[in-house]
Amino acid sequence: MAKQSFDKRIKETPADDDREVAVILKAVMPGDPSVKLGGVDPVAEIMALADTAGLRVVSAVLQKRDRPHPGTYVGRGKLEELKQEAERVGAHVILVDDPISPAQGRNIEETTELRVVDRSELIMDIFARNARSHQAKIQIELAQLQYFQSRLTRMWTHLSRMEGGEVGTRGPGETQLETDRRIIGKKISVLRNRLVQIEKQAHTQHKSREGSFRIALVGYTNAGKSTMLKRLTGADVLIENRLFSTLDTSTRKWDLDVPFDVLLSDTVGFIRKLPHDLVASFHATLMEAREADLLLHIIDASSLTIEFDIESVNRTLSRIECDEHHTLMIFNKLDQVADAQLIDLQHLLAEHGDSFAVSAADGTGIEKVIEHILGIAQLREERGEYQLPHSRSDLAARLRTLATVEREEFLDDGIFLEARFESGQKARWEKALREAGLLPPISS
Ligand SMILES: Nc1nc2c(ncn2[C@@H]2O[C@H](COP(=O)(O)OP(=O)(O)OP(=O)(O)O)[C@@H](O)[C@H]2O)c(=O)[nH]1
Ligand SMILES: [Mg+2]
Repeated sequence: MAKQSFDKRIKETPADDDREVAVILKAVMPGDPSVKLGGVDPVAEIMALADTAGLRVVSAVLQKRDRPHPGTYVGRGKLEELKQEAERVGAHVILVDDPISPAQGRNIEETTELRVVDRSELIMDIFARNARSHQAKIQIELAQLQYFQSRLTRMWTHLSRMEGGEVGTRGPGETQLETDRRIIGKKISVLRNRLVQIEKQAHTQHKSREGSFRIALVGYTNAGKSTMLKRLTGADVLIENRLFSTLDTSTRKWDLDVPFDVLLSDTVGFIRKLPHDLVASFHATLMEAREADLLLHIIDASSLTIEFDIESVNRTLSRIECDEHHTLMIFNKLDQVADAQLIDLQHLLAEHGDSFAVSAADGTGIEKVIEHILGIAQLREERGEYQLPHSRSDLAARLRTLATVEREEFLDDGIFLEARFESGQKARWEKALREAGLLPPISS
């Protein structure tokens, strides 16, 4: 974005705006969408993140580079320019649009004499602000502590190397670091234990959902996952034109015409360079996607960086072992797609099998998606567990003709069988059982 437009932002900001003023620092590298695509603002996304985090961005200092400078992230000269720009606009914070190393952070901090926040810290800050449930709060606290701990460890190695690392030369600073590490380590293990407890409870809940068909909404943040959940199930969920509005999984029953429950879950959104510690600590929340029978990958079709968005979601899905899941690609916000983008959208639809163009907001194209999902749900395998009296081995034989019996145990009081059915066969089998008086009749 041109410096001029930032100057305009400074002028237009009301005097009573008491948000912290930030200047963005960004090394624009070859993988960046703005390098590969024309018309993409290299700082649009970090500005949206900053806005969500309550910062007021008034300027940006960019440098084209092949890779970040290992010590200073950008070149020394650029850092001087950053210092002057930060002074000119009266900045409080330097916002770096990448995860940076402690050494890079320290050098930028020393040059500008300002607080430095990197992309990972900013994303985690937003998560911390938006966390509502007990679980989300613990997950984000754990992620922040782990991130902090990994940096502390690196800082510590750096310091001990600087001081020659001689045995027996422990200064008070080092002792303090060790104490910090011990306290943080302890806190991390307390939080981990609490999460394990919460996950155990969730596991019991998941067990009760066995037998139902589970669908999870996944996708880039702000793509319209929650809007889609509302459109399909009528659920009253939080929908906002902000990043990371949803941090907790919410699961709703979806009334589809199939003889089993269909559950639809909304999940946390993804973004480019999603911090590793966040993915790790949101393990339980992301479990919803891992255990789903079907994923709906919701894409903002009006995004200028659509292919990058898809790619980064796919990368995160593979990090959480969901890349092999049956997935429908749902290109959303069709009502907002500019005419010039329609051809690209056609190509993307042709390129991805099982893909749809919809508007979750006005309902366009939704019927087709529902029909398709219904088809998949009807085709799915069904499972069942039964106990038959020893006298009815004829029924056990019948079950073997209708299904694949995966487990069979002869107990004192009968035969236990676990079976996997093809579509429709379970209903037939249970009808036979009912006629034999071995299952309660369906109340009409
Ligand atoms: N024009 C238009 N806007 C939409 C559509 N679907 C969603 N939106 C808007 O996009 C914004 C984000 O929608 P959400 O449903 O909150 O998106 P999300 O994917 O759940 O986002 P996070 O939970 O923050 O990751 C909101 O302002 C929605 O009103 C659509 O089909 N058309
Ligand atoms: Mg949402």
